[in-house]
Amino acid sequence: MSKYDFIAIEKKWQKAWDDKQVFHCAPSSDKRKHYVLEMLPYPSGQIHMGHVRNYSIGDLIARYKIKLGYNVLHPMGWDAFGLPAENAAIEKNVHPKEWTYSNIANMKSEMQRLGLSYDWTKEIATCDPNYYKQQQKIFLEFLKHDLIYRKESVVNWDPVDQTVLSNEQVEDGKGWRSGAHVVRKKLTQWFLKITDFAEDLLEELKSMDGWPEHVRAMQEKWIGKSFGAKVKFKVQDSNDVIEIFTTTPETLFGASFCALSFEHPIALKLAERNQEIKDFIEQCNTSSVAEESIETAEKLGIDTGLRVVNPLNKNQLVPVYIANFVLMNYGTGAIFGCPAHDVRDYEFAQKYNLPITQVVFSNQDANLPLKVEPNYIVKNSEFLSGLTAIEAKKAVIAHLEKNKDGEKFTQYRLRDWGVSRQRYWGCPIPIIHCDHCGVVPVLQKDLPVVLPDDVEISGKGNPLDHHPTWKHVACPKCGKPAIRETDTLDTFVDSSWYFLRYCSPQDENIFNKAAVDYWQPVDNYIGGIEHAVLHLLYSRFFTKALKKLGYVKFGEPFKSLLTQGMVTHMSYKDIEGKWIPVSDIYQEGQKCFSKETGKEVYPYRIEKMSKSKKNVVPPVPIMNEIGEDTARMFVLSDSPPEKNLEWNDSGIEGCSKFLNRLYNFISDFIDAKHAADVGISANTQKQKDFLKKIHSTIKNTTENLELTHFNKAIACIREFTNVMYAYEIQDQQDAKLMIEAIEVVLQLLNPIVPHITEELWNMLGHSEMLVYASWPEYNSKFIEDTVRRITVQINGKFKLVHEFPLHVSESEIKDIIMNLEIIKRSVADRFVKNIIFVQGKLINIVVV
Ligand code: ANZ
Ligand code: ZN
Repeated sequence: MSKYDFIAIEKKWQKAWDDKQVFHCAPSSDKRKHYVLEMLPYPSGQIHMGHVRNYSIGDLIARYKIKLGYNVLHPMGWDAFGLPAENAAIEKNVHPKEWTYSNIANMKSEMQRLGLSYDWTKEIATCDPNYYKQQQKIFLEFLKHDLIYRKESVVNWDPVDQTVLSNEQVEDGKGWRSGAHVVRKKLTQWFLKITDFAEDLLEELKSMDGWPEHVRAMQEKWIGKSFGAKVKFKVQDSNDVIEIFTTTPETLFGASFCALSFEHPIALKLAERNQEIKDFIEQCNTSSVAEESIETAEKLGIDTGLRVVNPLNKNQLVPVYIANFVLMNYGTGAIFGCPAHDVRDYEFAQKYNLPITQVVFSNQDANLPLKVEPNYIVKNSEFLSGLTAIEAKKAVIAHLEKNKDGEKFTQYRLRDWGVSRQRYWGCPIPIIHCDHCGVVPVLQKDLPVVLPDDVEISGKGNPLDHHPTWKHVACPKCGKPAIRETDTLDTFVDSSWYFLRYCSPQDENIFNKAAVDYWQPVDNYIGGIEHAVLHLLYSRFFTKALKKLGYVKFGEPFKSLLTQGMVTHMSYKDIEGKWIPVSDIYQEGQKCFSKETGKEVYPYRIEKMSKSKKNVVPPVPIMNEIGEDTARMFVLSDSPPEKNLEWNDSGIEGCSKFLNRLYNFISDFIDAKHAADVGISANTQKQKDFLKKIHSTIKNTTENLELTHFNKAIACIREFTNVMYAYEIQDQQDAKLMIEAIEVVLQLLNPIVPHITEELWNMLGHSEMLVYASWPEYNSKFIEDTVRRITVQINGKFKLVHEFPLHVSESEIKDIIMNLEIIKRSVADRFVKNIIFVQGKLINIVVV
């Protein structure tokens, strides 16, 4: 039976840290700062293992940095706005606010059980008017400085529920709740000018070496810089010009058609007097606005009857189509099609019987379409023929620019960020619409624009819009009756600057400059890879925008980023293929059975814990069973943080045994009262080896922690404890070394398993808490070998091993060896032909 009572220990020390406000922090000019942050969670109600892993990593780093002497900011808060709260309102008839705050309370209590080193005085919830008041100020600042504008844009519209749907809420072209066919609808919406920063956002990625390479690559792809040209095609018998964007102007001699987006002004004009075109546009209008679905949908087009002139080949008339795959908000909303060198154009040309002319050739036979590579050769193209594609690209652009038929152009895939949401549970947009004055910002003194509590949430329409009184206000400019903006902000806005607000969560201003200057930027940011693009890109954009407006001094918010892997677990199915909850499984020998039915069930596969697969292990019951320290140790030790972690019983058992043994060993040692009031020194070889092991463990653990190889760091400590358990205490010096060993183990383990180590530290008689003790330093004197062992051979045959002090040179070693009695006897009167020194460790004496 173990004496290790984790429940009592964990409670006791959490209270002690809390009473002493150990993790409360404030800027301090004489201390270096370190800001550790985990991505703020959505308050769904319960924590899951992904959270446990995320927070255990952050907590380890924070506690480690505190021990290194840093002033550490480690805050926590809630990404509290968003659709699930509105869904809960519809399904469970509870107010979104009530639902959210009760979830926060519950999650917070679950989190606090983990003994995490948060400064709870910094807590924020994005749905708190104190928080979104500042966000509304930022909105107005951005508006004042032209970083926000309004524009008509298309949304997915559910005609039954009278509501806008996100791309994810459209399934098979139908609204997820109503099942109605979704249509495209134009709404005037607010956009943030993230594209102003496209080049900056791209350029700075290159030097962000604290970020994983693959995340940087994903952002680069998302920003999507394309070099090319805008080219003008004149419409035959008209003064109209169709301007297209292409990344491959060197293929212009292979043009076989042009295509307009169905939203292109020329297409819309044609539709006014052509029913067929009108019908086609209507048809396009019923498709989803999601780009991926446009990409995969069947390519459709209609000939407009218009003909345009190829600017490089004035004799060639090119037909103009309207096509469903041309996007209005990319390039110019119009393209020229070159079927020989583009998959989409090829498909289109085959369908509509358009010519396919190859103009670029690789040096091998290749099927069409052939994607252009820079070193391929251009042919059938007059003045371009014979050039490589890259040379031809330059030549064409020069030619077009000279003749005013086009110009070079760089296009980014990145679009401005539409932030309007026709939703209730979000930050109100602080704008008033007046018939006389137009768009009028809410006055600073009237902020925050607070969400009304008394709304009806039915899933139909926007509750703010339907509210009887809320939207009716006097215009701040002319005083006449006006209407509030009833849209709210995308919740990604809330999470784009929260890390700044943590520095001064109660400040009257957007932030307290001194606090932000001191704490920012975030030194360690930890979260899921699912946020690799949107959240991380938006936060980078906000930081750059706020820098431009003089609010912050730095351009990148997150110095280093750690993207943790998922927590997985075996899933099980019964013979019929039905998922069986992991809580219902018991094992007998090699087979698994259902507790409920007694029938055999089958392990299916190890996959991400998810409700649908019924393989979720909820953290709280587990913590009751095994303790928080065991859970923390397991999630940190079982695999590298970036990799997936399989939750499995044998690993947990291993951690549990380890902590129990540690507890028993140290408490037994204390009971045995080994008095050892002597200084640390090592006299015997056994003591020297032990001291060396203590110090090399400090060194290796520290190095692994610095590299975020947490699992390896833990393995180092575990390996050392085995040495420690085996060490025999024979004299006072041994006892002294054992105390040293135990204290080092507790210090190294403290950021990983803070409760048990705190308890044992206290049992050793320390009056100050371990959390305050500084990180142990190793002494390289103890680690270095003090002697050099040389193996001696004669003609390749082993003779002896001899020890030398470290500073002795090779020639001195040779002298000493040749003068050893045993060597002299072996060599006898043979002739020494050569003495070979191999890698400083071995000497071979060649005799004949
Ligand atoms: C002619 C051409 C020939 C093209 C060829 C490609 C290959 P990225 O690389 O993503 O920037 N394009 C231009 N505007 C478009 C729009 N609004 N909607 C759909 N497609 C559009 O893609 C640029 C290429 O995508 C452009 O180069 C254009 O087709 C097409 F052998 O021009 B290309
Ligand atoms: Zn007015």
